[in-house]
Amino acid sequence: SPLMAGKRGLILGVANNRSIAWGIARAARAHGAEVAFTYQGDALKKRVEPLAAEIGAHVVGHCDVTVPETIDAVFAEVERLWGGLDFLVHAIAFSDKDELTGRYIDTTEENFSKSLLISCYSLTAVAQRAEKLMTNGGAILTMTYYGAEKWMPHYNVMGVAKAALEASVRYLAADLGPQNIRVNAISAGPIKTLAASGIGDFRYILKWNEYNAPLRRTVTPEEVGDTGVYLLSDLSRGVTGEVHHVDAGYHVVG
Ligand code: 0WD
Repeated sequence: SPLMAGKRGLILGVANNRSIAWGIARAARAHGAEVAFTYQGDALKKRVEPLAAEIGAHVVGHCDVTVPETIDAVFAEVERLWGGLDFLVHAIAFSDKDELTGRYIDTTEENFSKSLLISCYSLTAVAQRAEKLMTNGGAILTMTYYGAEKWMPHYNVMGVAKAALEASVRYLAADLGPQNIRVNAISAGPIKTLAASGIGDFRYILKWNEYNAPLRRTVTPEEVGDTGVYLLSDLSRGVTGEVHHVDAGYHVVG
């Protein structure tokens, strides 16, 4: 039977058809999973609903991770829909665009707090709710980037947020392991998405990866999706607390 048959997953972070979350959703569906999307605000609702219809995904409502009641509401909807949850995909990040250029040292306290809340704490916030629904174990997956490990031009406060996110993966993995809930991250190479378009000189970063990654190219949301299926399915049942690079090998040379 299909790899993900019988598995029900909530996916946060579909903004449009270039989103990494969309790549993961399509791969999970292709392997037999049931999936549900949230959307952030009415503007994204109009984009997310047709995408959901395209692959037979559910839409469980508006979720802005800075508003805890909206997180509660979508998890309540998931409980009504399925009565449980098997996997969760967290593909969300935010920083003021003006601070994704120039020097890290110029980060404001306001944007630091907001970036860490949306890009890092939100994983823990959703894990708290997911734990209650994952009564038969489960898998949680988040998205990170190499800028957590090394200085990268323009990544600035997002690099600091991703470092904290990767540490969160390890702490959450330890907390949830006894319940057979696994927590992992994919560290994706640069992909041209809406979020990425806010990063200074992004085209240059794509080119740099193309020239220097062992595979001499960048990666696609489909490739991230396929690795996502591995980390969300029982194929990776012995794996937790891991940050898995899907970056055409860039991390070995960069
Ligand atoms: O090169 C890249 N694109 C990489 C992205 C390389 C490595 C990692 N990532 C990460 C991102 O940091 C993020 O964590 O992958 C994740 C998904 O990002 P994406 O697919 O590149 O970007 P996008 O399609 O824009 O989806 C991110 C979405 C938001 O979109 P916009 O662009 O409208 O901010 O995150 C969501 C929103 O849908 N989001 C929120 N959701 C709920 N509450 C919030 C919020 N407050 N803020 C942003």
